[in-house]
Amino acid sequence: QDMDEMWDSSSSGKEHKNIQWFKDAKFGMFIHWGLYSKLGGEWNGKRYYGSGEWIMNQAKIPVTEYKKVAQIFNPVKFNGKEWAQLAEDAGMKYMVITAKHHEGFSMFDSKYTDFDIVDATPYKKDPMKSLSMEAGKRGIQFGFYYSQFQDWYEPNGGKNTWDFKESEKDYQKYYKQKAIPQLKELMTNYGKLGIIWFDTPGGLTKKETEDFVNSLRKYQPDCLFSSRVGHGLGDYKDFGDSELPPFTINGPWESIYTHNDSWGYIKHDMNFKTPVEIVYLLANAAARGGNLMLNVGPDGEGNIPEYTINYLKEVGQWLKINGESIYGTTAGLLGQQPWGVSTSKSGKQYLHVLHKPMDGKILIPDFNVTVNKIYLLDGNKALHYEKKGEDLIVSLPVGSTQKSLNDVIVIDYVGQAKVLQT
Ligand code: H79
Repeated sequence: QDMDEMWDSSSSGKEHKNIQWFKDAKFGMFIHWGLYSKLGGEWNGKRYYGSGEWIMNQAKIPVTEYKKVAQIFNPVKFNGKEWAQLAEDAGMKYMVITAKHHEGFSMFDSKYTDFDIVDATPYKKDPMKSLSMEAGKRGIQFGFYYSQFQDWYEPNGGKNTWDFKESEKDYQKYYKQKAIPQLKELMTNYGKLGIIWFDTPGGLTKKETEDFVNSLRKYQPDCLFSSRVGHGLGDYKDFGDSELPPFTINGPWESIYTHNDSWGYIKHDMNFKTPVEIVYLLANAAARGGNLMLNVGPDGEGNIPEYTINYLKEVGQWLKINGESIYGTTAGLLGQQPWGVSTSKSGKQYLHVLHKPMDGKILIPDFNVTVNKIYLLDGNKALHYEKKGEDLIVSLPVGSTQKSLNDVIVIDYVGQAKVLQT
């Protein structure tokens, strides 16, 4: 994607002073929640697929019709405590929720529009108040997604071409009257924020984006901005939606993935990634030096899908035992191996065995170091190993099965190990 090319963390050289928590966190929860969650991928009896939060655009729903969805949006099952607790149980260290997506609806109490959850719905409450508090109580960094350019509700917002003429739009006016004041509200009304997650930039030159960013920095200098603020001005890099880079990337970065195939809730999408698949993504992200922020799509009542709850809790169980191989690690030294990937801490390689060889033997090529010990992270059980030339061969315990979540082998060593990837 073109936004990736605008970013080069190695050349900028300066990192945000508060970036370390993000680098160590590795696993975050993304939440897409808005009026589209109420529609659940269906409009006038027709089913839409792909991304539930795009339904207004996909069905070209006029603003006057879309507005009416707010009148039936009443998420009485929302429980900030339960959502934050799920993130904690899943082992997630940060949470980013949609304050306003492209549909233009504000999921928080805003003075700058009536099209928000307090003014326009029968629910009449601001769910972000309790969610931000409950996340904070659990030591989970809390952040907002904010669609800074696309706003399909506003005549001057980006990308609604079915109601409004592009040639008549005044983007400067939209930024001044809605995006900037709302971002100020988000940065001043919900305590300390970990992240503002901007998406799809537009309507501003590089200089204007700099001014935009600088004007917001003053409210919370410690708050990180995602790279999709545009023009290379974010504090860490995001790849494309559901994209994992195939090799190690230096500098702070994050991959974002859907849990099923949609960000916003879709009632007919059951294609949820299993705990095995989630741990696979998490291990691969960490092995390449980055984070995984996995999405949750609650429905219009405020319920998180059962699959998501159950699968995330299983991942959390795995992390309780194997978290040492994920949190606070840096990229692995071994690159992609037939059996999986690795992550690093000083004097340690954590081998994530994602595909168990039939003979249970893990080959580590070119690993010529002094080994102190090699053990399974689950239970600290010592493993048998042998050196063959420069290679190291570790034997998994007999009877460990392919079906279980990935086994982590720890190599505790002294010396300088070779980096096997570019
Ligand atoms: O919030 C999620 C997306 O809605 C947002 N970014 C993530 C985090 C996003 N904004 N723009 N895009 C994604 C790219 C647009 C993709 C599209 Fe489509 C392809 C729009 C129309 C075709 C995906 C598939 C959405 C509808 C169908």
